[in-house]
Amino acid sequence: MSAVTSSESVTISSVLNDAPPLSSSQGARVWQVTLSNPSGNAGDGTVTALTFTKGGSDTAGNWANAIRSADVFDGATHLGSGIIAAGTISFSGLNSTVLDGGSKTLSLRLSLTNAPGLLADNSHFQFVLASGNITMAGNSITNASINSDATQNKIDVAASRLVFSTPPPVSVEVNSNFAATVQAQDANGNIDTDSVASVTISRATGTGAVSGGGPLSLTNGACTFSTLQYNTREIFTIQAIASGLTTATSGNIAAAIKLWANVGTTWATS
Ligand SMILES: [Ca+2]
Ligand SMILES: [Ca+2]
Repeated sequence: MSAVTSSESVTISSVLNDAPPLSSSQGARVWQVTLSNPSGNAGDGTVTALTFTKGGSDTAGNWANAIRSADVFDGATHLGSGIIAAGTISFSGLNSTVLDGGSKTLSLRLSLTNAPGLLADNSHFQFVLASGNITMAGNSITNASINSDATQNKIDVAASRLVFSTPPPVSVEVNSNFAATVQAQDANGNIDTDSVASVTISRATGTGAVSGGGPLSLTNGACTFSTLQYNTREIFTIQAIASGLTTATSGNIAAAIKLWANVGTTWATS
């Protein structure tokens, strides 16, 4: 067996989230392997099971968290859906014949999870197929382990929106610092760590003025505004704005004036 050169995808979009089972046009093709069956030696062979394992250069984390569906194809023909575990994708119940003296190329396609925030931007998949992880009936194809190109199959998170990952408090004191953290995320809550967007915080509703709202540039897709202030006693909301990204709006914030009470002879905050 052999790996098909350049059969991987360069990148896989973090919002490529097709539900299982995949069709031959869904998900991304992440690898192809060719199984060759020498002439003679028990004639035809039939692949009944195979398991892909995680390569040493894989940085995509727990595959069960990262992958939504993994399916293997012979051309456009769907052969099976894999069971995805932390470091393996296992196919069983296959029935794919490799003719005597012939070969067959199998394609692995996958889609990524749409669960919130589980994908690491710019991480890579690497797949290994060891000879011991193919079950053949009728003819054995034994060979050394092969692996996919670890520089390919990069998870690509591209931000579409800003999000208050740490929202402002629900109550603040007039003219006193409060904080909020903003992230650039895709629709599924994954952080686009490449984003260096320039973010400005401003008032969304209310009548007063916000200060300390930047602009600040994101670092690794996030930034914290720690010296925000509001100058008016009322309910207000704030928004985080950056060019090309959907605006984030906070929940209601109550700005109050600190009250002082005379407790005995000591002035204390209440
Ligand atoms: Ca043979
Ligand atoms: Ca990115």
